[in-house]
Amino acid sequence: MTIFEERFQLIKSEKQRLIGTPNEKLAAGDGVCDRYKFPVLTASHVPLFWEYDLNPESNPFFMKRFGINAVFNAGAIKLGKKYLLVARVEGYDRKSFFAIAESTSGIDRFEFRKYPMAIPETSEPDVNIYDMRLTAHEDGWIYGLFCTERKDPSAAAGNESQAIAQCAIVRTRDMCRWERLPDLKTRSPQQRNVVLHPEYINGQYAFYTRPQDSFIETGLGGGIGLGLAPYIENAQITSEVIVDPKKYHTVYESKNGQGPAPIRTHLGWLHLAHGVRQTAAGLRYVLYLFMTDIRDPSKVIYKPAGYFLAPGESERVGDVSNVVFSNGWILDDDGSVFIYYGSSDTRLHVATTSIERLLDYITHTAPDGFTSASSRKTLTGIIDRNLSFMEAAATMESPLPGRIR
Ligand code: M1P
Repeated sequence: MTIFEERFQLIKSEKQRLIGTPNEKLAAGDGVCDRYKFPVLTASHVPLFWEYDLNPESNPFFMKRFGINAVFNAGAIKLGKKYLLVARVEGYDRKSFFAIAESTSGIDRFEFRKYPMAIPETSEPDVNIYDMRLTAHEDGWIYGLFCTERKDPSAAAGNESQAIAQCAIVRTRDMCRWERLPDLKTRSPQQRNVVLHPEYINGQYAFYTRPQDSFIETGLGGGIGLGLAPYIENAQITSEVIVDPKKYHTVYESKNGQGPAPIRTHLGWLHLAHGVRQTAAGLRYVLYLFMTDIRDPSKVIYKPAGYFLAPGESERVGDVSNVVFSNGWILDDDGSVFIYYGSSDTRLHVATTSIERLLDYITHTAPDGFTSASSRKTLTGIIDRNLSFMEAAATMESPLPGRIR
């Protein structure tokens, strides 16, 4: 057997095993959502014919010709019976691009389409693109908003890191052909984590924004904003209100950002977001939930304290460690919710739950009181109620309290 044949067989069968392995729900989570044993997408999920030259004559060592470094942070949508992920795929060369992977279960067996997505460019070419949020808008289009990154022309000589992030917009009707629209214009020098609201507000397109003063730091602009634009074809926001600000000594102290487009529920708009705090070991990214008023999405009506999902076990380590980040979720017809989240800028996972569970969580978890004393008071209240309940249950004959006893 030649080196080519040996390596080809080995790598092909390993890939088939990886993609064909059914996922397994992990037991005993926190009751809010279920996590899974395996990531749904990794760098190893990309087709063999992306990374390797399959011709033994031109590639006798069966060597990678285009390495994929990571697959993470995916936008998500269900079309017909298929769960579609628009994944951020990053090559060894650090550039990200988008590729669609499809599955019929939503939790495993995701397979990439033959080619990555061809995203048309504006007159100012993108250097790097990432983190697409998909919104099926009531105007009939599916929009993809993503970050376009270009070198800052005002960077001092020798500074090869200073960049400008802005919100780019594409739209499609079939998840195959994409039309590029001009980038969103706002008053902020930088924008990342911009998401289109699925419905018009006051007859206008509504965008969740994240104004920021510099590429990494949000500075004075910090928080999830909301701004309206009369047109999408040349979208311009002239004023933003901060819906959910960053705040001292919370899990979103350094910065935060809207996750996917919010979900309409009978109680209000359900939002998933990421929060970032500073630690001695660097930044820590977690996910949290909040709800806004159905008629006025600038008004937060519920916001449980702390995080809803944090990096766990092997998720904690990767190219940018201690990060979970979500820009895609899917509400199924039966009320199930699939939350896709990247871990440590390396791989993509799923967590499943239901709208019923999320609404229970959001309405029954105490808000942050912003001090240790208020957290202790919340916990004491839970303990008091449970001890009284257990005491009462001990004197009752009902089988349920009996089991608690
Ligand atoms: O590296 C962690 C995340 O950093 C950025 O998010 P934010 O703008 O909130 O800091 C994004 O680049 C995201 O893709 C990445 O996962």
